[in-house]
Amino acid sequence: MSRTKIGILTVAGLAIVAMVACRGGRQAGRPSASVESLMKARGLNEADVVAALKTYTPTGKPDEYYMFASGGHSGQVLVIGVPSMRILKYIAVFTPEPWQGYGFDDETKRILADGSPKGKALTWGDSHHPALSQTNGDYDGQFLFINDKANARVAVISLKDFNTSQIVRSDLIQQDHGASAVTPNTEYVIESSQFATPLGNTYAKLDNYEQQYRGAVIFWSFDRDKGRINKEKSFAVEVPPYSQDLASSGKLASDGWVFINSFNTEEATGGTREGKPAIESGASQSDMDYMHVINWRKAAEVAASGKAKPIKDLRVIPMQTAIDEGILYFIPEPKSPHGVDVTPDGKEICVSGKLDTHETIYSFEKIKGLIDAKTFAGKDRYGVPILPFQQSIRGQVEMGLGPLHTQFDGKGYGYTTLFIESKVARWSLSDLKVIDKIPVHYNVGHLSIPGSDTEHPDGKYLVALDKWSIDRFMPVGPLLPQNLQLIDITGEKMQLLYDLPIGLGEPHYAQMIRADLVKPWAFYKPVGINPVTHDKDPFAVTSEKEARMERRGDGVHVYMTAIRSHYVPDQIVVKQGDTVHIHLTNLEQTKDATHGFAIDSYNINLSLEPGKTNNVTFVADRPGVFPFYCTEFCSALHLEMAGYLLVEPKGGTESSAAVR
Ligand code: K7E
Ligand code: CUA
Repeated sequence: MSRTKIGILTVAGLAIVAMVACRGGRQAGRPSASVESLMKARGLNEADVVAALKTYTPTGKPDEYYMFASGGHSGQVLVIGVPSMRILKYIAVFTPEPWQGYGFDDETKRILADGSPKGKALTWGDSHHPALSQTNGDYDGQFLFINDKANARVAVISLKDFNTSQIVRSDLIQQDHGASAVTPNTEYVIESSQFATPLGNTYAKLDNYEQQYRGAVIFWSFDRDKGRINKEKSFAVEVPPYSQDLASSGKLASDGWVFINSFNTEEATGGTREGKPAIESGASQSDMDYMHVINWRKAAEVAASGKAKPIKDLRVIPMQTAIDEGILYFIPEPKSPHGVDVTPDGKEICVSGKLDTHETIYSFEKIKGLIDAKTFAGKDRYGVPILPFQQSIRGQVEMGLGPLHTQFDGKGYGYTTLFIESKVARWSLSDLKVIDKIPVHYNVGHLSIPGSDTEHPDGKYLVALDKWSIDRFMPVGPLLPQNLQLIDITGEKMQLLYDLPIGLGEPHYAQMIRADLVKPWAFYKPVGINPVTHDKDPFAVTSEKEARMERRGDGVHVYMTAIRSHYVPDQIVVKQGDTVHIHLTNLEQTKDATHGFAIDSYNINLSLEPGKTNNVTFVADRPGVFPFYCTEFCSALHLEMAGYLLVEPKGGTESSAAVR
């Protein structure tokens, strides 16, 4: 769009805002003839122009919020500016990503390897739920966590550089869904299994499901100073083989507790060829499943006291111990629930039953009273005490069809997605009544409001994460984009502002944070920072004078620098079979002066942001001449930023590993 058109549109919009503001006196704010003709030519109505004005963000102007959206099967995280809905970055997390050199240098290869099951390199992930770190129940802008449902991994992303710095995986469970959620001071990152398996993944027949299959809720201990999850300090709680689903941490009134919904308490495992019901119908027989109420503070004490038993690589509190110690309770919840969300004051827990038309609002005060008085309605088949349903709830909201997830705006309203209706409902927390519904397009799963899971939500925008987009965009064949829809929730009626197609994975959930709370580095400072440790890299060289090549016991070390527009050294000569370690430092201290480093046909591409040191190790197994070059258009002479790797055939006589 040209500058003049934007100008006209803006004038039109301002005029229309004025016009809308004083509906009675229309003549006061009529748009000019040129604006009217532009609107006519583009087929826009007033509402369209108002929506455009609320999202349009001129070049050079930053957004109000960061949104971190899961990238689903891509195994990445999308960073999106709100309200402009401009995509800013895909953070590589569970999947190699060439632009960021993720999975190509030694550091990020190690991160991916740490999160892989033994002997298996994973090349995809299914990222579901991002969770921002919290201090005293509010976002602190320091870290982001996200899970990989497919492979039971949890990642730590540093918001200093928007890079993945750690991936953890336990051999305890095979797969997760109830992750990630954090406790109010990010003491723990919570991950629970969805599909029950024998813990530690030993073999057991499905006939022995009840005896040998189990779920687990893992509490990953997070060391904020180190920015890392500490596996030794982490523990898990063994739970029945139900499908544990999402988790929500208590806060304020309910601090120290975590609430996890579950489905398939029927323990369906399929077996349609033997005449058993498919999992979908087998898991939908009962009218109630169980919300898991877990006292995590008590669990941490019990784990520290030595009552947890190691299974494979993690300490596990056995289910019986969790029952005896008052760690685990159940409350019935209707029916095949999905979302569980604690209100900002920590007093209530809202659960959506996928196959129920209600949202059930539990009162933590009542729950605590029942637990303290040991008023139980019975026990489940594993002996877990069940609290009476009616006495645990404050009430129910008649919501509509297919309620899934709820967010809060901090102004007394809850917002719940209705998957089957393809709508978002706004309802009042005080009288539990729906007061507005807005259609979304279509099949909405999660929704996101900034700070919804904190003590202080910031209810200005809502983003609906729609699974289907059917007729919203130009056709691109049978695989359609997902649709993120921005909704203004400041007015009496919710207003749809913008559609952002996501042509990648399935963004399940997103979290939004006020932009000024995130303070990322502009570049790595001083020169020679390791992107994972954020300390000086032991192999960094900080001037071209220090650049060199050395032959050592473990191979050839190349200490290399990059600056516009050359590498030093720019000729690397090694012998066939040599292990080559390239330690490459970008000497730049200028914003955006990123260089790349690719070696032809060796499957290597590094991203060297200013000041960063990257290490890459490879075996020069094929003789020949291999040009290397910079993959970022960094300067006018970018195409000249190149050099040669010469791999001398075995038996050759060239003197190698000398600085050229
Ligand atoms: Cu897509 Cu949270 Cu994994 Cu609901 S989940 S929709
Ligand atoms: Cu450095 Cu292009």
